[in-house]
Amino acid sequence: TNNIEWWRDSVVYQVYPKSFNDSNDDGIGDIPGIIEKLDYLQKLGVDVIWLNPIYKSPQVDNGYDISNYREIYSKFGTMDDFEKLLSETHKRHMRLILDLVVNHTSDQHPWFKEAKKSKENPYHDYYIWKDGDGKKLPNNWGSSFGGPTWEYIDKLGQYYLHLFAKQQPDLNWENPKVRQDVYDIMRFWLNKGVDGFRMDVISLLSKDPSYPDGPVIQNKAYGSYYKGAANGPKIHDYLQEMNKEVLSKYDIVTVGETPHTGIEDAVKYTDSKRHELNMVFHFDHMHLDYDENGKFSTKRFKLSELKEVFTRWQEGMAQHDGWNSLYWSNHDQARPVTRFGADDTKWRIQSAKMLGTILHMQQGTPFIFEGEEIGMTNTKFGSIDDYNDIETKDIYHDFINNKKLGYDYTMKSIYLKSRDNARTPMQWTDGENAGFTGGTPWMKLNPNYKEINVQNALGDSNSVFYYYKKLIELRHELPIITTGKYVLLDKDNESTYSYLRKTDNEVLYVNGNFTADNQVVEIPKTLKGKEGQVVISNFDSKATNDDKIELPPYGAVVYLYK
Ligand code: TEU
Ligand code: CA
Repeated sequence: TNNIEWWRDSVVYQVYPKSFNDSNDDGIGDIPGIIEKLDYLQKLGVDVIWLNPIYKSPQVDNGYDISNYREIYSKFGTMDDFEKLLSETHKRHMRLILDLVVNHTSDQHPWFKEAKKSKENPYHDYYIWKDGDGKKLPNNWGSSFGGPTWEYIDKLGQYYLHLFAKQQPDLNWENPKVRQDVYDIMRFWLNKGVDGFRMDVISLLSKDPSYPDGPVIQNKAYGSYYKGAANGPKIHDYLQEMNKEVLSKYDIVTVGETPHTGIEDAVKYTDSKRHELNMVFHFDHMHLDYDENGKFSTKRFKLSELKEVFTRWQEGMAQHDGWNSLYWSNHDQARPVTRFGADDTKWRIQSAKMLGTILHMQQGTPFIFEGEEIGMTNTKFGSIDDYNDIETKDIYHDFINNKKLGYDYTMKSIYLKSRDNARTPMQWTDGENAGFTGGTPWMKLNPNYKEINVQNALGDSNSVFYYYKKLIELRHELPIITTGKYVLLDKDNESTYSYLRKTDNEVLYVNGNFTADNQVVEIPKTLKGKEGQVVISNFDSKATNDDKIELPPYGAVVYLYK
C-alpha cells in the first residue's frame, strides 16, 4: 500500500501442521493437507503463513526436537511436497515462514550422537558440558519439562545442558562452528524461497558462563534458569552476526520468541538501527493468570492488568524504533475465547469477535493461531491418557505426586492451560473427525466440532471467520492501524477496554466490552460532537454523535473520525 516494509501491515496465520489437515488418512496432518487448504487461507486474507517445525524429528516435543534440519519429517511429506507448498503459497500472493529451532537439537541429531562419543570428538564442543561425578549437579536449574537441566553421561564424566527435555540438548553458541552451521541451514531454506523465520526461544542462546543458581519460584523443585540464560551476555552479538551473514541478504521477516524479555531487551532485539530482528513475542499478557504454581493455575486475568501490559508494549515499542507482534495464543497456549472471553454457547461468538477487535486494532503485526478465526475453544478430556503434550504430562505428575494438589484441581488447571487445548485437530466440518482425517486422529478432537467448524463459519455471514476477514482487510485498507499513535482511555475500568489510535488528521476509537452485561462508555471530550463512522462492530451500531456508547455483552465497536 505505501512504502513501509511489507511485514508491518501483514497478518500472519500460524499452522500447526500435525493438527491442520490430514491428506492421507494416517491420522496426522501433513504438508499436502496444508496445500489443500491454501484457498481457505487466501479467502481469510492473511499475508503470511508460519509453520511450526516440519523437520525430521523423533517428536518428543512435537517437532521442537530436530534430528535433521534439511529433511522433512516423513509423516508430514517430502521435500517435493514442501516445494509445492511454497510455490502454491506464493502463487496465491502469500508468504511462508518456518520455525527455526536452534537453541537445541534432538539428542538423535548426528551432531549430538558424535558429541557424546568422546571429549575429543570434533562435535563435542557443539553442546554445553560440565565435568562432574553424577552426584552433584553443576547448578540448581530446573528444565522446562521437569527434572534438572543437566543430564549425566557416565562415559564422559560430564553433564550436558538441556533447558527443555533431556532429548533436547542445548547447542553451544560460543562455538563459531555451531553458528556457521546454523547460518548454512538458514541459507538452505531461504535459498528455496522461504520468507523468514519464527525463531524458537531465541532469547536463551547465550548463557552466563558462570552458570549462576537461579531463584526457586512457582513452588518448583529446582531453580529458574532465566537469570543465567535469558538475554545473556552475547545474545545481541550473535543476532547481529546472524543478521549480517544471513538475514540482511534476503527480503524476509523475522520474529523471535523471547521468553523472559521486557521492553528494554525487546527494543534491543527489534530497533531497526541495531540490525537484529523485526519483532519478538513477549509473554507479559500470558503471565497475567499465573499463580503460585506458575502457568497451570485456575486464576482468571484482570482486565486492568491486561490493559497495562498491552499499553506498556504499545507505548514502549513506539517510543523507540521497535515493532510489536500481537497475539492471543499459539500452540503453547490456551484458546483465547476460553481464557480471555467466554466460551459458552451464548457468548462465544461475540467474545471471540471482541477479542479479535481489541488485538487487531493495535500497532504491530497480528498472529492468528489456527482455529482462532472460527472461535475454537479449550477442551476437557476425561483422562490424562488422552493428552499428548510433554509439558502437560509433567505437570500432571508434579501436581498429583509432588505438590499433592489433588486430581480435580490438577485436571481443572489442565483444562484451562494445557498446550493440547491448542493442538486438538482443526475443525473443518461437522462430519467424521471434523473432516480433519478419515483415519484415527493422533489426538482426540474437541467434541464441539459438530457446532464449531469451518463449514458452518463459511455459511454464516455473521461468523467469527468473516469478522476476522474484515479485521484483516481493515489493516490493509486503513494505514492508521499500522501507523497511528496508541492512547489508552479509562485505564482502571475493569469492564471495558477503550483506546485511540491517532494520526495528524484521523482518530480511530476502539471499544470492547469484556463482560456479559451491558456497559456504557463515555466518549472522550475531544471526540464529542464529531461524527465517527463505524468501521467494524459485532453488534448493530450506527454512526454516533452522542456522548455515550452502549455496548451489549462482549460488544465491540471501532469508529473512525476524520
Ligand atoms: O516454547 C518456549 C517456551 O518458553 C515454553 O516454555 C513455553 O513457554 C511453554 O510451552 C508454555 O507452557 C518454545 C516452543 O514454542 C515450544 O512449543 C517448545 O516446546 C519449546 O520452545 C522448546 O523448543
Ligand atoms: Ca497424514
